[in-house]
Amino acid sequence: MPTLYYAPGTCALVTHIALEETGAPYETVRLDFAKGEQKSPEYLAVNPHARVPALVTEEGTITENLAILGYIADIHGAEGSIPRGNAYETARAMQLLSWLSGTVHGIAFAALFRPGRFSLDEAVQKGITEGAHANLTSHFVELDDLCGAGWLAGDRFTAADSYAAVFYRWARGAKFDLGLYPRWSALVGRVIDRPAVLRAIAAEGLKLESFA
Ligand SMILES: N[C@@H](CCC(=O)N[C@@H](CS)C(=O)NCC(=O)O)C(=O)O
Repeated sequence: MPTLYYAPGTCALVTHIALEETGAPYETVRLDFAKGEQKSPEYLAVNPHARVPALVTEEGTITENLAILGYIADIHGAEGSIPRGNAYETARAMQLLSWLSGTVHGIAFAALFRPGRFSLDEAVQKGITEGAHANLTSHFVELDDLCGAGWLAGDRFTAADSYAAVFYRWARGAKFDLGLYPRWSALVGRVIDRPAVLRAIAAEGLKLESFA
């Protein structure tokens, strides 16, 4: 049975939701970032990058959200991961996921939450945080524009929608004015209406109100 390593409310929730959507059994190991457990020797043996998620399978360990989501899609083809069966649909979903994971998360949110990764100079870090606010605001406008009445990547619920929900919660925590993004808000409402999503949120001990 695969084992998901996660920390509550992180980008690993995207993978957690995808696993829960499959209906197949899996185990979880929760890491406490406040205690630095992602840097423990035990976890570094799982993922030397000290990041979640990681999925330990019978064949070996997979790290990086997009790789794990592709693995789940290939094995289960379930909603909540990446569409399979139509090359164009897969590419469009990957286009969105690469932007969400690489640009919005890896650059903009990282600059907001972890400016020390970009400069060791504290005065410079302040400027990086301010720049991150402006950068994220432009990404949020784009994300809101991408949201229609259904799902982000076509007519199926995919990991892109889960990313949108995770980022919404982070943006809320960082005090962005989410009233400016009604379509994004409505999408998140649809995401947290799904039974599998609710189970993953409950399993991580997160409050549903933190997504509203
Ligand atoms: N590129 C990685 C990024 C993973 C990542 O940054 N995860 C964050 C949580 S959202 C983490 O583990 N951070 C640990 C830390 O900041 O110490 C992926 O997509 O899986």
